Amino acid sequence: MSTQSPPIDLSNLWMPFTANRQFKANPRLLKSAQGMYYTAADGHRILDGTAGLWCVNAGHARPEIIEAVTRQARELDYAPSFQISHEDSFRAASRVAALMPDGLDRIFFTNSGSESVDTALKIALAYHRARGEGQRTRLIGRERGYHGVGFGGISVGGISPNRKTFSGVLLPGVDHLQHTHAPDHNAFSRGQPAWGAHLADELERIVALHDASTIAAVIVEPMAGSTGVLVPPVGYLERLREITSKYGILLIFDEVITAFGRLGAATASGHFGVTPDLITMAKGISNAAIPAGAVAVQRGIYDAILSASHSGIEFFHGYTYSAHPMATAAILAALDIYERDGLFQRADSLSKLFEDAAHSLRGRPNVIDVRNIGLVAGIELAPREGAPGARAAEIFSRCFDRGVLVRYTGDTLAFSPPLIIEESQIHELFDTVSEVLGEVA
Ligand code: PXG
Ligand code: PLP
Repeated sequence: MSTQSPPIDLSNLWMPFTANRQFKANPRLLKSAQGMYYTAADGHRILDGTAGLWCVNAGHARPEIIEAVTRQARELDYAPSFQISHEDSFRAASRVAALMPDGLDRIFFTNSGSESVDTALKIALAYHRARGEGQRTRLIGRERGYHGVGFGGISVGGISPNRKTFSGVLLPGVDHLQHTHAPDHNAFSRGQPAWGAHLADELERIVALHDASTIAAVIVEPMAGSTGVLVPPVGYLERLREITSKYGILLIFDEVITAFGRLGAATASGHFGVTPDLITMAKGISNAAIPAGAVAVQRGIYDAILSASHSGIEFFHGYTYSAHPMATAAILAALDIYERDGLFQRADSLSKLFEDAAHSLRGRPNVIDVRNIGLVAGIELAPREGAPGARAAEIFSRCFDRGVLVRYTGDTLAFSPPLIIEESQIHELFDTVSEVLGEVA
Protein backbone atom coordinates (compact mmCIF):
# COMPACT_ATOMS: atom_id res chain seq x y z
CA MET A 1 0.00 0.00 0.00
CA SER A 2 1.33 3.42 -0.89
CA THR A 3 1.23 6.03 1.82
CA GLN A 4 -1.36 8.72 1.19
CA SER A 5 -0.14 12.30 1.27
CA PRO A 6 -2.39 14.81 3.04
CA PRO A 7 -5.11 16.25 0.78
CA ILE A 8 -4.15 19.47 -0.97
CA ASP A 9 -6.19 22.65 -1.20
CA LEU A 10 -7.17 23.24 -4.83
CA SER A 11 -8.91 26.54 -4.25
CA ASN A 12 -6.10 29.07 -4.56
CA LEU A 13 -4.77 28.21 -7.97
CA TRP A 14 -6.46 29.83 -10.95
CA MET A 15 -5.61 27.39 -13.72
CA PRO A 16 -4.78 28.67 -17.22
CA PHE A 17 -6.99 27.69 -20.18
CA THR A 18 -8.84 25.27 -17.91
CA ALA A 19 -12.43 24.67 -16.87
CA ASN A 20 -11.47 25.34 -13.24
CA ARG A 21 -14.71 24.14 -11.62
CA GLN A 22 -14.78 20.93 -13.61
CA PHE A 23 -11.12 20.25 -12.98
CA LYS A 24 -11.33 20.88 -9.26
CA ALA A 25 -14.33 18.57 -9.03
CA ASN A 26 -12.34 15.84 -10.73
CA PRO A 27 -8.61 16.68 -10.69
CA ARG A 28 -6.16 14.98 -12.99
CA LEU A 29 -2.68 15.26 -11.51
CA LEU A 30 0.71 14.17 -12.78
CA LYS A 31 3.44 13.23 -10.39
CA SER A 32 6.51 12.30 -12.39
CA ALA A 33 7.81 11.81 -15.89
CA GLN A 34 10.49 9.77 -17.59
CA GLY A 35 11.18 9.32 -21.29
CA MET A 36 7.88 8.70 -23.09
CA TYR A 37 5.78 8.36 -19.93
CA TYR A 38 4.09 10.34 -17.24
CA THR A 39 3.06 8.81 -13.94
CA ALA A 40 -0.20 10.14 -12.54
CA ALA A 41 -0.70 10.93 -8.86
CA ASP A 42 -2.67 7.68 -8.50
CA GLY A 43 0.33 5.78 -9.85
CA HIS A 44 -0.89 4.86 -13.32
CA ARG A 45 1.48 5.28 -16.25
CA ILE A 46 0.53 7.43 -19.21
CA LEU A 47 2.12 7.38 -22.65
CA ASP A 48 2.78 11.00 -23.59
CA GLY A 49 1.17 11.40 -27.00
CA THR A 50 1.53 15.19 -26.92
CA ALA A 51 5.08 15.88 -25.68
CA GLY A 52 3.53 17.76 -22.79
CA LEU A 53 2.10 20.73 -24.65
CA TRP A 54 4.01 20.16 -27.90
CA CYS A 55 7.28 20.92 -26.14
CA VAL A 56 9.14 17.94 -24.63
CA ASN A 57 10.61 16.92 -27.97
CA ALA A 58 13.50 14.85 -26.57
CA GLY A 59 11.31 13.07 -24.01
CA HIS A 60 11.09 13.66 -20.29
CA ALA A 61 13.77 14.04 -17.64
CA ARG A 62 16.81 13.93 -19.89
CA PRO A 63 19.75 13.62 -17.46
CA GLU A 64 22.00 15.86 -19.60
CA ILE A 65 19.55 18.74 -19.31
CA ILE A 66 18.94 18.22 -15.62
CA GLU A 67 22.69 18.18 -14.96
CA ALA A 68 23.36 21.25 -17.07
CA VAL A 69 20.63 23.22 -15.33
CA THR A 70 21.70 22.06 -11.88
CA ARG A 71 25.33 22.93 -12.56
CA GLN A 72 24.30 26.34 -13.86
CA ALA A 73 22.10 27.05 -10.85
CA ARG A 74 25.08 26.45 -8.56
CA GLU A 75 27.51 28.47 -10.63
CA LEU A 76 25.50 31.49 -11.77
CA ASP A 77 21.89 31.50 -10.65
CA TYR A 78 21.00 34.69 -12.44
CA ALA A 79 22.65 37.37 -14.54
CA PRO A 80 20.99 40.61 -15.63
CA SER A 81 20.31 40.69 -19.35
CA PHE A 82 20.34 44.46 -19.84
CA GLN A 83 23.80 46.04 -20.43
CA ILE A 84 25.51 42.95 -19.02
CA SER A 85 25.39 39.27 -19.90
CA HIS A 86 27.01 35.85 -19.48
CA GLU A 87 28.91 33.69 -21.96
CA ASP A 88 26.26 31.02 -22.44
CA SER A 89 23.77 33.56 -23.75
CA PHE A 90 26.07 34.11 -26.76
CA ARG A 91 26.78 30.39 -27.13
CA ALA A 92 23.07 29.60 -27.06
CA ALA A 93 22.36 32.30 -29.66
CA SER A 94 25.01 30.86 -31.98
CA ARG A 95 23.66 27.34 -31.58
CA VAL A 96 20.08 28.44 -32.28
CA ALA A 97 21.21 30.54 -35.26
CA ALA A 98 22.98 27.52 -36.76
CA LEU A 99 19.64 25.70 -36.96
CA MET A 100 17.78 28.55 -38.64
CA PRO A 101 17.47 29.13 -42.39
CA ASP A 102 20.36 31.06 -43.95
CA GLY A 103 20.39 34.70 -42.94
CA LEU A 104 18.17 34.43 -39.86
CA ASP A 105 21.09 34.54 -37.50
CA ARG A 106 20.31 37.32 -35.02
CA ILE A 107 18.65 35.83 -31.96
CA PHE A 108 16.57 37.64 -29.32
CA PHE A 109 15.78 35.57 -26.20
CA THR A 110 12.39 35.49 -24.45
CA ASN A 111 10.74 33.12 -21.96
CA SER A 112 7.74 31.89 -23.91
CA GLY A 113 5.99 31.75 -27.23
CA SER A 114 3.73 34.65 -26.33
CA GLU A 115 6.74 36.82 -25.57
CA SER A 116 8.42 35.71 -28.78
CA VAL A 117 5.39 36.77 -30.80
CA ASP A 118 5.10 40.19 -29.20
CA THR A 119 8.85 40.64 -29.62
CA ALA A 120 8.69 39.75 -33.33
CA LEU A 121 5.79 42.15 -33.96
CA LYS A 122 7.71 44.95 -32.24
CA ILE A 123 10.85 44.17 -34.26
CA ALA A 124 8.79 44.41 -37.45
CA LEU A 125 7.49 47.85 -36.46
CA ALA A 126 10.93 49.03 -35.35
CA TYR A 127 12.46 47.86 -38.63
CA HIS A 128 10.10 49.84 -40.83
CA ARG A 129 10.48 52.90 -38.64
CA ALA A 130 14.27 52.59 -38.81
CA ARG A 131 14.00 52.68 -42.60
CA GLY A 132 11.84 55.78 -42.56
CA GLU A 133 8.63 53.86 -43.19
CA GLY A 134 7.07 54.36 -39.79
CA GLN A 135 3.61 54.45 -41.37
CA ARG A 136 3.84 50.71 -41.90
CA THR A 137 2.00 49.71 -38.75
CA ARG A 138 -0.60 47.23 -39.92
CA LEU A 139 -0.17 43.61 -38.92
CA ILE A 140 -1.87 40.78 -40.79
CA GLY A 141 -2.68 37.50 -39.07
CA ARG A 142 -4.93 34.63 -40.08
CA GLU A 143 -8.22 33.22 -38.89
CA ARG A 144 -7.75 30.30 -36.51
CA GLY A 145 -4.15 31.37 -35.84
CA TYR A 146 -2.76 31.03 -32.33
CA HIS A 147 0.02 33.41 -31.38
CA GLY A 148 -0.08 33.25 -27.62
CA VAL A 149 -1.88 35.48 -25.19
CA GLY A 150 -0.11 38.85 -25.18
CA PHE A 151 -2.12 41.77 -26.55
CA GLY A 152 -0.10 41.62 -29.77
CA GLY A 153 -0.56 37.87 -30.05
CA ILE A 154 -4.32 37.90 -29.53
CA SER A 155 -4.67 40.84 -31.92
CA VAL A 156 -3.09 38.94 -34.81
CA GLY A 157 -4.46 35.64 -33.54
CA GLY A 158 -7.66 34.31 -35.00
CA ILE A 159 -9.25 32.12 -32.35
CA SER A 160 -12.45 33.85 -31.40
CA PRO A 161 -12.81 32.91 -27.70
CA ASN A 162 -9.27 34.20 -27.06
CA ARG A 163 -10.23 37.61 -28.46
CA LYS A 164 -13.83 38.44 -27.78
CA THR A 165 -13.49 39.55 -24.15
CA PHE A 166 -10.71 41.91 -25.19
CA SER A 167 -12.06 42.96 -28.56
CA GLY A 168 -12.32 46.64 -27.61
CA VAL A 169 -8.62 46.97 -26.89
CA LEU A 170 -6.91 44.86 -29.53
CA LEU A 171 -4.19 46.48 -31.64
CA PRO A 172 -5.63 48.82 -34.25
CA GLY A 173 -5.17 48.22 -37.96
CA VAL A 174 -4.94 44.44 -37.83
CA ASP A 175 -6.48 42.37 -40.60
CA HIS A 176 -6.72 38.62 -41.09
CA LEU A 177 -6.30 36.19 -43.95
CA GLN A 178 -8.86 33.43 -44.12
CA HIS A 179 -7.88 30.09 -42.61
CA THR A 180 -6.97 27.13 -44.79
CA HIS A 181 -9.32 24.52 -43.35
CA ALA A 182 -11.26 23.13 -46.31
CA PRO A 183 -12.60 19.68 -45.49
CA ASP A 184 -14.79 19.59 -48.61
CA HIS A 185 -11.64 19.58 -50.71
CA ASN A 186 -8.98 18.22 -48.40
CA ALA A 187 -10.41 15.73 -45.89
CA PHE A 188 -8.06 12.80 -45.23
CA SER A 189 -5.12 14.41 -47.04
CA ARG A 190 -1.81 12.80 -46.22
CA GLY A 191 0.72 15.54 -45.55
CA GLN A 192 0.16 18.81 -47.41
CA PRO A 193 -3.28 19.08 -49.00
CA ALA A 194 -3.23 19.55 -52.77
CA TRP A 195 -6.01 22.16 -52.77
CA GLY A 196 -5.78 25.68 -51.41
CA ALA A 197 -2.61 27.51 -52.52
CA HIS A 198 -4.86 30.24 -53.94
CA LEU A 199 -6.09 31.07 -50.43
CA ALA A 200 -2.81 32.99 -50.04
CA ASP A 201 -3.86 35.27 -52.88
CA GLU A 202 -6.26 36.89 -50.48
CA LEU A 203 -3.22 38.80 -49.25
CA GLU A 204 -3.29 40.66 -52.57
CA ARG A 205 -6.82 41.80 -51.78
CA ILE A 206 -5.81 42.94 -48.30
CA VAL A 207 -2.82 44.80 -49.72
CA ALA A 208 -5.02 46.46 -52.33
CA LEU A 209 -7.48 47.52 -49.64
CA HIS A 210 -5.01 49.00 -47.14
CA ASP A 211 -2.07 49.76 -49.48
CA ALA A 212 1.25 48.03 -49.00
CA SER A 213 2.77 51.20 -47.57
CA THR A 214 0.68 50.74 -44.39
CA ILE A 215 1.48 47.07 -43.77
CA ALA A 216 4.39 46.02 -41.56
CA ALA A 217 4.15 42.25 -41.40
CA VAL A 218 2.20 39.08 -42.00
CA ILE A 219 2.33 36.44 -39.27
CA VAL A 220 1.21 32.84 -39.70
CA GLU A 221 1.95 29.47 -38.21
CA PRO A 222 3.47 27.46 -41.07
CA MET A 223 1.49 24.52 -39.65
CA ALA A 224 -1.35 25.72 -37.43
CA GLY A 225 -1.19 23.58 -34.29
CA SER A 226 -3.33 24.92 -31.53
CA THR A 227 -6.46 25.33 -33.63
CA GLY A 228 -6.41 21.63 -34.45
CA VAL A 229 -3.63 20.83 -36.92
CA LEU A 230 -4.01 22.64 -40.23
CA VAL A 231 -1.31 21.67 -42.69
CA PRO A 232 -0.50 24.31 -45.33
CA PRO A 233 -1.72 23.45 -48.83
CA VAL A 234 0.99 22.76 -51.41
CA GLY A 235 2.27 26.11 -52.69
CA TYR A 236 0.47 28.22 -50.08
CA LEU A 237 3.46 29.35 -48.04
CA GLU A 238 5.43 30.00 -51.24
CA ARG A 239 2.64 32.36 -52.40
CA LEU A 240 2.68 34.22 -49.07
CA ARG A 241 6.43 34.62 -49.43
CA GLU A 242 6.14 35.92 -53.00
CA ILE A 243 3.46 38.45 -52.17
CA THR A 244 5.11 39.75 -48.99
CA SER A 245 8.46 40.11 -50.79
CA LYS A 246 6.83 41.93 -53.67
CA TYR A 247 5.43 44.59 -51.34
CA GLY A 248 8.25 44.90 -48.81
CA ILE A 249 6.10 43.33 -46.08
CA LEU A 250 7.92 41.23 -43.49
CA LEU A 251 6.88 37.59 -43.19
CA ILE A 252 6.91 36.08 -39.70
CA PHE A 253 6.59 32.34 -39.26
CA ASP A 254 5.40 31.46 -35.78
CA GLU A 255 7.30 28.24 -35.20
CA VAL A 256 6.64 27.92 -31.47
CA ILE A 257 5.34 24.41 -32.14
CA THR A 258 7.13 23.51 -35.36
CA ALA A 259 10.72 24.51 -34.59
CA PHE A 260 13.08 21.85 -33.19
CA GLY A 261 12.06 18.82 -35.13
CA ARG A 262 8.29 18.54 -35.04
CA LEU A 263 8.04 18.28 -38.84
CA GLY A 264 11.23 16.26 -39.24
CA ALA A 265 13.56 19.22 -39.76
CA ALA A 266 15.04 21.91 -37.52
CA THR A 267 12.31 24.31 -38.65
CA ALA A 268 9.12 24.19 -40.69
CA SER A 269 10.74 26.89 -42.84
CA GLY A 270 13.52 24.44 -43.66
CA HIS A 271 11.07 21.60 -44.16
CA PHE A 272 8.93 23.56 -46.61
CA GLY A 273 11.86 25.41 -48.17
CA VAL A 274 10.26 28.81 -47.56
CA THR A 275 12.35 31.37 -45.69
CA PRO A 276 10.51 34.04 -43.71
CA ASP A 277 12.10 37.22 -42.32
CA LEU A 278 11.54 36.31 -38.67
CA ILE A 279 10.91 33.06 -36.85
CA THR A 280 9.38 32.85 -33.39
CA MET A 281 10.12 29.82 -31.24
CA ALA A 282 9.83 28.48 -27.68
CA LYS A 283 8.77 25.05 -26.34
CA GLY A 284 11.26 22.59 -27.87
CA ILE A 285 14.10 25.12 -27.71
CA SER A 286 14.80 23.98 -24.12
CA ASN A 287 12.88 20.71 -24.26
CA ALA A 288 10.57 22.62 -21.87
CA ALA A 289 12.82 21.80 -18.92
CA ILE A 290 13.14 25.55 -18.23
CA PRO A 291 10.84 28.15 -19.81
CA ALA A 292 12.56 29.68 -22.84
CA GLY A 293 11.82 31.24 -26.19
CA ALA A 294 13.52 33.20 -28.93
CA VAL A 295 13.06 35.16 -32.13
CA ALA A 296 15.40 34.57 -35.06
CA VAL A 297 15.77 37.68 -37.18
CA GLN A 298 17.13 38.24 -40.66
CA ARG A 299 20.50 39.91 -40.26
CA GLY A 300 19.51 42.90 -42.40
CA ILE A 301 16.65 43.71 -40.04
CA TYR A 302 19.00 43.74 -37.06
CA ASP A 303 21.49 45.88 -39.00
CA ALA A 304 18.82 48.38 -40.05
CA ILE A 305 17.55 48.84 -36.50
CA LEU A 306 21.05 49.19 -35.08
CA SER A 307 22.28 51.62 -37.69
CA ALA A 308 19.24 53.88 -37.34
CA SER A 309 20.03 54.48 -33.70
CA HIS A 310 22.34 57.32 -32.84
CA SER A 311 22.10 57.03 -29.10
CA GLY A 312 22.88 53.97 -26.98
CA ILE A 313 20.07 51.45 -26.83
CA GLU A 314 18.81 50.57 -30.31
CA PHE A 315 15.70 48.56 -29.43
CA PHE A 316 13.72 49.38 -26.32
CA HIS A 317 12.58 45.89 -25.47
CA GLY A 318 13.69 42.97 -23.32
CA TYR A 319 12.78 40.75 -20.40
CA THR A 320 14.27 40.44 -16.92
CA TYR A 321 14.75 36.80 -17.81
CA SER A 322 15.94 37.11 -21.43
CA ALA A 323 18.75 34.52 -21.73
CA HIS A 324 18.33 33.43 -18.11
CA PRO A 325 21.37 31.29 -17.27
CA MET A 326 19.21 28.27 -16.49
CA ALA A 327 17.38 28.70 -19.78
CA THR A 328 20.57 28.97 -21.82
CA ALA A 329 21.93 25.88 -20.01
CA ALA A 330 18.76 23.98 -20.91
CA ILE A 331 18.86 25.24 -24.51
CA LEU A 332 22.49 24.19 -25.01
CA ALA A 333 21.86 20.77 -23.48
CA ALA A 334 18.65 20.21 -25.45
CA LEU A 335 20.26 21.19 -28.76
CA ASP A 336 23.14 18.81 -27.97
CA ILE A 337 20.68 15.96 -27.55
CA TYR A 338 18.77 16.79 -30.73
CA GLU A 339 22.03 16.79 -32.66
CA ARG A 340 23.74 13.82 -31.02
CA ASP A 341 20.66 11.60 -31.24
CA GLY A 342 19.63 12.85 -34.68
CA LEU A 343 16.12 13.46 -33.39
CA PHE A 344 14.96 15.69 -36.25
CA GLN A 345 15.95 12.98 -38.74
CA ARG A 346 14.34 10.40 -36.48
CA ALA A 347 11.06 12.34 -36.61
CA ASP A 348 11.35 12.47 -40.38
CA SER A 349 11.96 8.76 -40.73
CA LEU A 350 9.09 7.86 -38.39
CA SER A 351 6.66 10.21 -40.10
CA LYS A 352 5.42 7.71 -42.70
CA LEU A 353 4.60 5.09 -40.09
CA PHE A 354 3.01 7.78 -37.95
CA GLU A 355 0.92 8.92 -40.92
CA ASP A 356 -0.26 5.37 -41.63
CA ALA A 357 -1.15 4.83 -37.97
CA ALA A 358 -3.12 8.09 -37.84
CA HIS A 359 -4.95 7.34 -41.08
CA SER A 360 -5.83 3.86 -39.83
CA LEU A 361 -8.49 5.69 -37.79
CA ARG A 362 -10.32 6.65 -40.98
CA GLY A 363 -13.63 4.82 -40.89
CA ARG A 364 -13.74 4.61 -37.10
CA PRO A 365 -16.94 6.04 -35.54
CA ASN A 366 -17.37 9.81 -35.89
CA VAL A 367 -13.99 10.40 -37.58
CA ILE A 368 -14.57 13.04 -40.28
CA ASP A 369 -10.98 13.99 -41.07
CA VAL A 370 -7.41 12.91 -40.44
CA ARG A 371 -4.62 15.42 -41.04
CA ASN A 372 -0.91 14.88 -40.53
CA ILE A 373 2.61 16.07 -41.18
CA GLY A 374 5.90 15.07 -39.55
CA LEU A 375 5.10 13.83 -36.05
CA VAL A 376 1.83 15.73 -35.84
CA ALA A 377 -1.66 14.41 -36.49
CA GLY A 378 -5.13 15.78 -36.03
CA ILE A 379 -8.22 13.57 -35.94
CA GLU A 380 -11.38 15.60 -36.39
CA LEU A 381 -14.61 14.19 -35.00
CA ALA A 382 -18.18 15.04 -35.83
CA PRO A 383 -19.45 17.22 -32.98
CA ARG A 384 -22.26 15.95 -30.81
CA GLU A 385 -25.47 17.71 -31.56
CA GLY A 386 -25.76 20.77 -29.32
CA ALA A 387 -22.53 19.94 -27.46
CA PRO A 388 -19.47 20.87 -29.52
CA GLY A 389 -16.26 19.56 -28.01
CA ALA A 390 -17.99 17.08 -25.70
CA ARG A 391 -17.13 14.00 -27.72
CA ALA A 392 -13.44 14.87 -27.94
CA ALA A 393 -13.38 15.73 -24.23
CA GLU A 394 -14.78 12.33 -23.35
CA ILE A 395 -12.25 10.57 -25.56
CA PHE A 396 -9.42 12.55 -24.00
CA SER A 397 -10.60 11.59 -20.55
CA ARG A 398 -11.02 7.89 -21.35
CA CYS A 399 -7.61 7.78 -23.03
CA PHE A 400 -6.05 9.36 -19.96
CA ASP A 401 -7.60 6.73 -17.71
CA ARG A 402 -6.42 4.08 -20.19
CA GLY A 403 -2.84 5.41 -20.03
CA VAL A 404 -2.53 7.54 -23.14
CA LEU A 405 -2.27 11.34 -23.22
CA VAL A 406 -3.79 13.12 -26.21
CA ARG A 407 -4.82 16.78 -26.68
CA TYR A 408 -8.11 18.04 -27.90
CA THR A 409 -9.31 21.37 -29.12
CA GLY A 410 -12.93 21.69 -30.12
CA ASP A 411 -13.66 18.28 -31.64
CA THR A 412 -10.18 17.69 -32.98
CA LEU A 413 -7.81 15.33 -31.21
CA ALA A 414 -4.17 16.33 -31.63
CA PHE A 415 -1.13 14.07 -31.45
CA SER A 416 2.45 15.32 -31.18
CA PRO A 417 4.58 12.82 -29.27
CA PRO A 418 8.19 13.29 -28.23
CA LEU A 419 10.50 12.60 -31.17
CA ILE A 420 11.98 9.63 -29.28
CA ILE A 421 8.74 7.65 -29.63
CA GLU A 422 9.20 3.99 -30.60
CA GLU A 423 7.20 2.33 -33.37
CA SER A 424 5.37 0.12 -30.87
CA GLN A 425 4.37 3.22 -28.91
CA ILE A 426 2.97 4.86 -32.05
CA HIS A 427 0.75 1.79 -32.43
CA GLU A 428 -0.17 1.85 -28.74
CA LEU A 429 -1.17 5.50 -29.06
CA PHE A 430 -3.45 5.13 -32.06
CA ASP A 431 -4.75 1.68 -31.12
CA THR A 432 -5.92 3.00 -27.76
CA VAL A 433 -7.67 5.93 -29.43
CA SER A 434 -9.23 3.56 -31.94
CA GLU A 435 -10.65 1.37 -29.18
CA VAL A 436 -11.97 4.37 -27.27
CA LEU A 437 -13.60 5.72 -30.44
CA GLY A 438 -15.55 2.50 -30.58
CA GLU A 439 -16.86 2.98 -27.04
CA VAL A 440 -17.90 6.63 -27.16
CA ALA A 441 -21.22 7.56 -28.66
N1 PXG B 1 2.59 30.66 -30.97
C1 PXG B 1 2.23 29.41 -31.29
C2 PXG B 1 2.21 28.97 -32.72
C3 PXG B 1 1.89 28.51 -30.27
O1 PXG B 1 1.53 27.25 -30.58
C4 PXG B 1 2.31 30.25 -28.65
C5 PXG B 1 2.65 31.10 -29.70
C6 PXG B 1 2.38 30.78 -27.27
O2 PXG B 1 3.40 30.17 -26.55
P1 PXG B 1 3.38 30.21 -24.91
O3 PXG B 1 4.72 29.62 -24.57
O4 PXG B 1 3.27 31.63 -24.52
O5 PXG B 1 2.20 29.37 -24.49
C7 PXG B 1 1.94 28.93 -28.92
C8 PXG B 1 1.58 28.03 -27.78
C9 PXG B 1 -2.43 23.36 -27.50
C10 PXG B 1 -1.52 24.40 -26.93
O6 PXG B 1 -2.94 22.57 -26.77
C11 PXG B 1 -0.74 25.16 -27.77
C12 PXG B 1 0.08 26.14 -27.24
C13 PXG B 1 0.15 26.36 -25.88
C14 PXG B 1 -0.62 25.59 -25.03
C15 PXG B 1 -1.47 24.61 -25.55
O7 PXG B 1 -2.62 23.31 -28.70
N2 PXG B 1 0.82 26.89 -28.14
N1 PLP C 1 6.29 44.99 -13.82
C1 PLP C 1 7.19 45.62 -13.04
C2 PLP C 1 6.71 46.47 -11.88
C3 PLP C 1 8.57 45.47 -13.31
O1 PLP C 1 9.47 46.10 -12.56
C4 PLP C 1 8.98 44.64 -14.41
C5 PLP C 1 10.40 44.42 -14.70
O2 PLP C 1 11.30 45.04 -14.13
C6 PLP C 1 8.01 44.02 -15.18
C7 PLP C 1 6.68 44.22 -14.87
C8 PLP C 1 8.39 43.17 -16.37
O3 PLP C 1 8.88 41.92 -15.95
P1 PLP C 1 9.71 40.96 -16.94
O4 PLP C 1 10.95 41.72 -17.30
O5 PLP C 1 9.99 39.72 -16.12
O6 PLP C 1 8.85 40.69 -18.13
